[in-house]
Amino acid sequence: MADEWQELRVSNDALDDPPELRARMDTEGYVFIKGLFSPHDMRSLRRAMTEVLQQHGWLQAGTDPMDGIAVIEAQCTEGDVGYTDVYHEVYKLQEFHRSGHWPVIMDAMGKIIDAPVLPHPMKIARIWFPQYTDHTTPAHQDFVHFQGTFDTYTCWAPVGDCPEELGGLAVVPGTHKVGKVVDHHFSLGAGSLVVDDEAQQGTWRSTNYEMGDALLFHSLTVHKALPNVTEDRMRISLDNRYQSIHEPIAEHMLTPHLSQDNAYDWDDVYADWTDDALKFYWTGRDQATVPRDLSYGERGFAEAVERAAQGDPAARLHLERIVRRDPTSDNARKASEALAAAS
Ligand SMILES: O=C(O)CCC(=O)C(=O)O
Ligand SMILES: [Fe+2]
Repeated sequence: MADEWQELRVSNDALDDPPELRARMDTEGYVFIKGLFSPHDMRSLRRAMTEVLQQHGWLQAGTDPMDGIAVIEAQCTEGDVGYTDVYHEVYKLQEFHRSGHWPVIMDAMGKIIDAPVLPHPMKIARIWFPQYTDHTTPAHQDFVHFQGTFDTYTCWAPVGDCPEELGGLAVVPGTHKVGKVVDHHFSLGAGSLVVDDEAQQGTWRSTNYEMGDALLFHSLTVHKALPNVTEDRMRISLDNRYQSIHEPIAEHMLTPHLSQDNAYDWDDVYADWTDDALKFYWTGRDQATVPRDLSYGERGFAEAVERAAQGDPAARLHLERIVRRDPTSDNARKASEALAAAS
């Protein structure tokens, strides 16, 4: 199915006009800035990230890692132990974490949030294999995953040019106006949750992203990724989140990404760092926290169990992954039972 979309509205003209920037975020639920990041800085981040990927066999040996030519046989995604092992090597890069604090994004977020900004400690990169489109990020609202306060904003940015076929991000303007979390259901793809069709009503907007571009959006704005339909190119992107220091942050956002699955903590991340100021920067303040609400994920899991028992292939794949990840977990036991019931 071809993904239909129209061009994102470019808001560079409002970058020096905070009330206008906020007004656009308020009406459309997103702000798109072309060339927000320095292509030079992004390029050196891409070099560092792709070198790690090549060392770990995800990019073809003997090619320039900057070209991002994937080893198809290495295909994997979030939820696979093998994905997380390599991802966590990338996650150790100091420059990757620093990119979430680059002054240009802190300034832009400061104008939108209109308060001192807390960049979430949980930085996120997505490393999306080609020809693996069943695992494309489905339409969702970020709040179900990141929580804390609705007034949280994501910055999605490709680490390299990201034309349509590489699978950049798409949003439906105005969907944040519902002012609440809408129902999410089980799906394959990052987060494993998708909104109903009616929550996606409107025109999808995306673009042929260039390195340096940044898409900023509200935690309730419905968005998804376009599929990576290239023959062999890896899509690499950042999605980091920002909120006011005066609002509560969910506790899990203070941990490294995907550290629920593989034993991994900040000391592992910081092993080779030279900049102490970037470590544990959120501590020693009066930052309010709230516990993670597990109910969204639990509902999605229960649905996957139900569908797997009816033979649904996507749900079975999801449950098989959970069993492989940790066969001794409670969910793995339920997953095994559902898989056995249908076989
Ligand atoms: O890059 C992706 O595929 C997912 C990104 C996303 O959902 C986000 O930035 O919130
Ligand atoms: Fe998202």
